[in-house]
Formats: sequence, C-alpha cells, structure tokens
Amino acid sequence: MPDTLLPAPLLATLQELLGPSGILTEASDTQSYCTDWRMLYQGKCAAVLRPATTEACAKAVALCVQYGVPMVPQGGNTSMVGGATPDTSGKAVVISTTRMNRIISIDHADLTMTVEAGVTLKAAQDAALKEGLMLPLSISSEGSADIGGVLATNAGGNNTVRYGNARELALGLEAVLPDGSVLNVMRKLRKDNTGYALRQLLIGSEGTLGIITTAVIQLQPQPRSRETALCAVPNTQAALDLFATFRKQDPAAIQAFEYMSGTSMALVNSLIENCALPLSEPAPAYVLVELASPRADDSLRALMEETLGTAFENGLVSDAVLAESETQRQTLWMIREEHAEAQKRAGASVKNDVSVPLATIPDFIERATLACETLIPDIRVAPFGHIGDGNIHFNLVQPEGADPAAFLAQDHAMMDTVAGIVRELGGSFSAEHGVGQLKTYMMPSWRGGAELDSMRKIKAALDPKNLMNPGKIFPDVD
Ligand code: FAD
Ligand code: 2HG
Ligand code: ZN
Repeated sequence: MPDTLLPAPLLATLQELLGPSGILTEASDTQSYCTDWRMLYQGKCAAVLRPATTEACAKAVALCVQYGVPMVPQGGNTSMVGGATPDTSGKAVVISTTRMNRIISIDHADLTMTVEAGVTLKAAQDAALKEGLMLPLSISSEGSADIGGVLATNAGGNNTVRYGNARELALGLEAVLPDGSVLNVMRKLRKDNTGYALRQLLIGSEGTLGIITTAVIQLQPQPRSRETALCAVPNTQAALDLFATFRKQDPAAIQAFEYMSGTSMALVNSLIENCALPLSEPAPAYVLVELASPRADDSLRALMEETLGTAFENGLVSDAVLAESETQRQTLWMIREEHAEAQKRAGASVKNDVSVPLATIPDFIERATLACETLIPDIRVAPFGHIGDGNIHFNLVQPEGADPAAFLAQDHAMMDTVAGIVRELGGSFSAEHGVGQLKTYMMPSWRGGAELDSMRKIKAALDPKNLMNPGKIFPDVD
C-alpha cells in the first residue's frame, strides 16, 4: 500500500490520469518536494502530482477540489519564504510543473517566447540566446527556478533596474484556476485594454489563485557590447551616489547595479570556492555595475572608464576591477551571485527582503544595523542586493558559534525591528521574494483595510474552499 492520506478512489483516478511517472506517493520520493531551499520548513504531503499537460493539470485540480484536497503549486522549489512547501498535516498534494517543460516557440517579429511553466529560467534564457535574443530576467537561482515560479512570485533580480520585474515581461498567460477551469489569456499584444488584465492577478499571487501552465514572455535583442566592473566604495551613500552618476551619464545603459556590504562579501570570499576578493584590500562595501548596449562599438568602455575615473577623483570609489573577458565577467558575477549560498553556509540567518525609497537607503542600513546589533550582540549584519531598485536583502547571520535554533527563535523580533524602520521610511517588507508562509503574520498590520479585504474577496471568489496553496500570503485566521 502506498504511504498516502489520499482517499483510495481519488488515488486510483489520479494514477490513471497522470501515469506512473506523474504521481509520487512514497515518502522517500516526496521528501525533497516538502522541504524548502533554506531547510526552514519540513512539510509533508499526500502525494506529488506531476502533470505533463495543462489538460491533465486541470483534471487533477478538479479531482482534488471534488475530494477537498489542498494543493501546493511548485516549480523549482527555490522559494525564500516557504511559499512552495506544504504544511505538516500530510493532507495536501504538491502539484509540480516540472514535466510541463517545452519551449513552444520564439517569435522574432514580436520578440516573444511562448514557454511552458516547468522550463527553468536558465533554459529559457539559453534558448533565447541561441536565436540572438535575450530573456532579460536574471536571478541567482535561475538554474533551478522555473518560468511558472518566477511569474507566480513576480521575481525581480539583477536586471530589474533596466527591464522591470517578471510582471513587466509577461504578455500572455495560461493558468489552471482553483476550480479546474483553464484561463487562457495567451496573447502577445503590447496594447490590450479589454477589461481587467487577469494575467496580472495571477502574477505575484504565489500559487494562491491558480497554477500557471504557459506564458508569453517578452524578449529583447541580445546586447552587442557589455562592460562589467566591481568597485570598492567607502560607504552606502557613495554606492548610491555612484548609481546617480551612471544614471546621469546614460540611464539606458545600466543593465545591473548591485550592492554588497563588506560583511556579506567577506562571507563569500571565505566560504565559497574560487570567489576570492579580486581587489587589493577589503572595503566597507562594494558595487557590481554592468552596462550593456545594442551597439558593438567602444562607447560603453569609454563611458565606464570616464565615469569611474571621475568617481575616483570624487572619493566615491576607492578601487575597481573591470572585466577584460567573458570569463572575468562571469567570475565577477559569481562573486555577487554566491551571497545567498555563503550566508546559508555561515549558519542560521534571518532574511529581510525589503525595499525603501532610494534616498533613504543609507539611513535605513545605518539605523537597522544599530537596532539589530543592540537586539543581538555579535549578530552579523550582512546586507546586499539590488540597490538600483531600492531593494536590500537586509540579512542577519547568527553570531559565530551560536546555537542556530536559539537564533531563529528570535526571528520575529529581528524581522519586526527591521520592518519597523522600513515602515517609517515608506518601504515594503516584501520586495521581490513574496510573502509565502514566512511573512503571513505581517500582512494584517501592513495591508489592512480595503487592501487586505479586497485581496481576501478575490481569493474567496476564485478559491471558495481555500484549497489552492492555503496558509500562504495571508494567515488563514487572523
Ligand atoms: P517555487 O519555489 O517552486 O515556488 C514559489 C512560489 O510560487 C510558491 O508560492 C509556489 O506555490 C508558487 N508557484 C510555483 N510555480 C507555480 C506555478 N506554475 N503556478 C502558480 N504558482 C506557482 N528571487 C528574486 O526575485 N530575485 C532574486 O534575485 C532571487 N535570487 C535567489 C537566489 C537563490 C540562491 C535562491 C534560492 C532564491 C532566489 N530568489 C530570488 C527566490 C526564488 O528563486 C524566486 O522566488 C523564484 O521566482 C521561485 O521560482 P521557483 O520555480 O523555484 O518557485
Ligand atoms: C539575491 O539577490 C537573492 O541574490 C537572494 O534575491 C537574496 O539570500 C537572499 O536573501
Ligand atoms: Zn535578490
């Protein structure tokens, strides 16, 4: 007998519908789907359903609704907020999109890609690259994160500063709604003001309003020149001033503008292989700036060198290294992209994925650092992030040698301390990773009144039985 809480008739019907590789019930097979990337949540599920088509997905959802079985949509399972992890009851099924993994077409006239939800972001980027195009969304987890997950979380990342979040890139969408019906808004139109933009409701809904199965993604021409530099800066204000300087010179050339604190960089340098600091000495903070252009001339190099030259003279930059080859560029990017992994290796950490108005970032970092160091002496305050978007990952790493569980027991105290300052500055406690289950407790105090009320009404209208990813975004009971 399989190890599952699913009613026998439902199990039999699902097995017939999905085939042998379309349903997993043994705990040894389902375990990895029930734990998040950070290992913060250890859930359980009755089964993992792996439909290979939208039609099979829709039928599976309708069956689950008929039997009252909760469903947890899952893509690459890289959520930073426990969004794709089931609870511990063992009653839910995880619905994984990994077998819906076809790149359907690339359209050179409209510059779009039509792609199924289970394609990894990296595979989609590579397919665009092969055709001389670019899918302009870049996140460190792109090798595992799927198109469906990226849209469901409205992911941001390194190129948001130029191209926007996932939301801005999705022109069309197909999704299985919580009653098993299929919403097909697979249009590739830039202008389409015909009633509500329902695709935008699904984007960023974190699996609570349905399962995204296919999407039309906006592409861009592949840049023909790129310049990348890692700069040491004396403080956060200098990082921000450097951003303003580049923006003044040529706002359209800024492809990425990333911030890394000295503390977070030191963790990368010491804990990740092949990520030594490529500068002569450590600095209080760093910036990774990338410029890109559709032109293949030297103008970008001149822009980078002239702007950094002036920044040296003005004291905004104390040292810098420019990538002289694609390999060097990738090494600089690896140093930036390994911050999450380095912090994972450093022990327990509490993540504050916040955004604040740009001008307030230095004040935010200074005040939040002081407040957290007062709360937990020896805490390692290790912020980094997408400073050009005002998005700082204000991450707090446990004191060296401390007990991880004791540190995590204070997570709400740390998150509330940081969020209090973010609120005063007019920011958001959830910038790009979503609310998931980690931050549901914050929703009533941050999104009260008509805003939370409207969200609940939309949820109740589409999912009256609360079966689609329950316990995510808002607490089931306040
Ligand atoms: P999952 O983790 O599987 O799911 C995430 C949420 O989406 C869950 O609520 C789930 O229920 C829902 N979901 C998944 N697939 C679907 C679907 N097809 N339909 C409906 N709902 C669905 N995020 C950023 O924004 N920017 C970054 O720079 C970034 N960097 C990261 C770096 C690392 C190392 C890691 C581990 C994570 C990072 N993330 C980042 C967070 C994460 O990768 C993103 O949230 C990503 O978009 C999740 O994609 P996924 O396929 O892994 O989704
Ligand atoms: C990044 O920007 C990701 O690298 C991960 O969003 C952030 O680890 C984090 O908190
Ligand atoms: Zn990020």
